[in-house]
Amino acid sequence: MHAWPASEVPALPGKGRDLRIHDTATGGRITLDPGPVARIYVCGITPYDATHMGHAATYNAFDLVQRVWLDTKRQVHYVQNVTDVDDPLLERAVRDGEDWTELAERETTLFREDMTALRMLPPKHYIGAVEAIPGIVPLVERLRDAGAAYELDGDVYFSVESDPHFGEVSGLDAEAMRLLSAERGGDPERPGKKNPLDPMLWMAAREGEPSWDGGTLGRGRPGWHIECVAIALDHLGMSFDVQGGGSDLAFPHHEMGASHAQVLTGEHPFARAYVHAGMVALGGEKMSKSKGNLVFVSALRRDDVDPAAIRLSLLAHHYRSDWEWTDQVLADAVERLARWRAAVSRPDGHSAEALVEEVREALADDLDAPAALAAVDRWAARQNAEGGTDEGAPGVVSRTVDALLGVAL
Ligand code: 5CA
Ligand code: ZN
Repeated sequence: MHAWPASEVPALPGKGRDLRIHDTATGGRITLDPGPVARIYVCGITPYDATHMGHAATYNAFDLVQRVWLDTKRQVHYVQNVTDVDDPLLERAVRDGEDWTELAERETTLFREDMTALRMLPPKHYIGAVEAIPGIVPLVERLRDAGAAYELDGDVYFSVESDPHFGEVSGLDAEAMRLLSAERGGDPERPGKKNPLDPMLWMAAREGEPSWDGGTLGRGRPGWHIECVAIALDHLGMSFDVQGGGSDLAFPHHEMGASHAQVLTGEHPFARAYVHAGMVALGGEKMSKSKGNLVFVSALRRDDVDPAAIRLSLLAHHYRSDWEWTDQVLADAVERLARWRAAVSRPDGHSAEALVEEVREALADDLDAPAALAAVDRWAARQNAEGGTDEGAPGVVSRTVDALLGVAL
């Protein structure tokens, strides 16, 4: 699949800083030490509805990771998937009497437009589940042949007990895993499974549903976790720097993916850091396509909300916190954008040297975007009150805000 166009990332004076980030697996902050090419996999959308503020907040977090790396003069190898065949997508298509491929294509196109408007840097490889199937089948066959997977009425399950590291990503106990598995696409109640948590790798063809040639597996379609594993191993290999997603992906999705990959390769870990963004809520509940309590990026854009203000709404919250979307959040961002724009539109200003370092330090410190915004606020307040004599300062601030926060002033 094609991704979306990249916005320019201006180079900044001075030196970028190495990212210290919270890793779910160790439960603490680690300093990432990527090579000259940093590798990141971010789980993409299931395209059955438009991009909402929760998605946008999660992608914003991983966009910041890339911007911090780019500022250290590293290249970034970024991979993202699109879960363009899965139960919720097929169910929505049936509900609306629409062809599932058309639904997936339309929503993926809208997602690309939203990401472009928000200045999210595109992945180098943007891969759909359907196009990944030829790579998924041999992985499932290998797991089965190694005794790490078994068949149940034609479906193939992964045996979580085959991975000695199983459980280390989320650190949850068995009961918590069981509850989350039932909530998030698993089937712990299905009789005949070796372990209730075992996730499906390959689902045998069902009447009225799409299916693909699965070689010795028979016709069917892939499970969810193996999709991301196949794409990540193909484009990044093992032990890439960051796997990212919202906190609802820590278990089962990232836990299972890590196990699949570790058993397949005999290596550990799948990702050096598992990074999870908090959940955005609306009306007191997690914003979710299945609940329908949504604020869409595209709807705000249609209402002529400046995408830079949408982005500032996201940046005003620390990526790890759960927060609530309200009209006030957006109103504050619109007002902040106006203050910043007024400040940089003056012909000169007071020095921005310290500001560049403050923004860098804030982001390197577990992506503390609110602290970065506060630093720019202080500069803008002083600039709007007093001005200054440094001719280059407004330009330096614009480029800093653009390069590190993705906000075009
Ligand atoms: N296709 C899979 C990942 S392989 C998937 O989870 N798709 S999704 O469309 O449901 O979610 C896309 C991303 O948005 C995931 O990282 C998910 O954790 C995140 N996300 C979903 N809802 C919210 C929310 N309310 N707040 C923050 N992030 C969210
Ligand atoms: Zn994924």
